[in-house]
Amino acid sequence: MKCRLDLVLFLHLAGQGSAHYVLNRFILNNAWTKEFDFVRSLGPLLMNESDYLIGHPLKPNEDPTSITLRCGPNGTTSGHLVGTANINAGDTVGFGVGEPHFRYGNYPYDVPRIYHPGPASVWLSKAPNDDVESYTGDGDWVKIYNFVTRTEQSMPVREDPTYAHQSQWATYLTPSWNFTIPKTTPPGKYLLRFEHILAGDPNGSFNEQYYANCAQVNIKNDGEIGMPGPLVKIPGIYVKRQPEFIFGIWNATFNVSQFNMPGPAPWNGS
Ligand SMILES: *[C@@H]1O[C@H](CO)[C@@H](O)[C@H](O)[C@H]1NC(C)=O
Ligand SMILES: *[C@@H]1O[C@H](CO)[C@@H](O)[C@H](O)[C@H]1NC(C)=O
Ligand SMILES: *[C@@H]1O[C@H](CO)[C@@H](O)[C@H](O)[C@H]1NC(C)=O
Ligand SMILES: *[C@@H]1O[C@H](CO)[C@@H](O)[C@H](O)[C@H]1NC(C)=O
Ligand SMILES: *[C@@H]1O[C@H](CO)[C@@H](O)[C@H](O)[C@H]1NC(C)=O
Ligand SMILES: *[C@@H]1O[C@H](CO)[C@@H](O)[C@H](O)[C@H]1NC(C)=O
Ligand SMILES: [Cu+2]
Repeated sequence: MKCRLDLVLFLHLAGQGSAHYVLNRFILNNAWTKEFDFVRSLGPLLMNESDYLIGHPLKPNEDPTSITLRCGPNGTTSGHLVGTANINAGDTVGFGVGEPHFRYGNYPYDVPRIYHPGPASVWLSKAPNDDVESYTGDGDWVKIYNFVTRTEQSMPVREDPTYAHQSQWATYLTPSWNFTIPKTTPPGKYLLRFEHILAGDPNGSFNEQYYANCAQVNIKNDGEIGMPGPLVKIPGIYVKRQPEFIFGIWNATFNVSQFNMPGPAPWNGS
């Protein structure tokens, strides 16, 4: 991260906000949809990067006990503003980073990216009575993926030694991330949640940051049906300064392979 220190201090003082970057473009049928076509819209979310500096933020959520952890700021109530994507269990879908975003200069800037190192995860929550637009996500959630160490989707390892070790994280600097909906997911309408976390600094100079966005999906499945679990509530999966999320992101000897993702184990589709 290395938000400049003046910005970091500013962020601690600022009011409610969202995030430095927003995973608001759902990837459907191998194509990027537009911002907030299927991802729950957020508020307040200003369209001007400079607004970050004058108090209206792409301000990250630092409180994993707040409702903002669920679907981003005001993302629990904006379901009627977006569409619901029709997909099949077993389909590959994804989330892409869209506008607005706060530019950050530790990489050659071209497109919006997940520019913080840290773990990502993907979650599902079935809407009662198939009414996903009204659903606030206060029901049960199942995790379907952790993405921690590098995969074939990861960006090339950065050559610059200052940042090379941050490339050990799967999603570091990727503009998007794709995954497969388990083939045995029970049919119905769901919130599909993507979460990404920036670690807090051990010396307290900044807290961990929780990025979360929810797409609305209608999952069809005429085949085998599994039993998703374990089931949890969100918030409720992490505490403030969650110990696993407090390590030095500039510590080149920190071994991402030894990172233990807190929260429930992902459902394996059985
Ligand atoms: C995810 O899928 C989209 C659509 O096929 C593609 O444009 C994008 O590059 C993929 N993302 C990654 C990280 O591979
Ligand atoms: C977001 O929710 C807060 C708290 O309910 C409310 O005060 C604020 O007006 C909402 N903002 C938008 C843009 O809806
Ligand atoms: C963004 O804000 C700056 C400074 O207030 C202003 O000059 C610029 O026109 C704004 N851009 C947009 C797209 O609103
Ligand atoms: C905390 O550590 C970071 C590097 O991880 C360093 O840049 C910063 O100056 C330190 N801050 C304090 C208050 O010690
Ligand atoms: C860096 O990470 C290593 C491995 O986790 C740890 O032993 C060491 O204490 C860390 N150094 C600092 C300055 O936090
Ligand atoms: C990191 O941890 C993994 C798994 O424990 C181990 O195989 C690997 O050698 C470690 N890498 C370094 C650089 O220590
Ligand atoms: Cu940041």
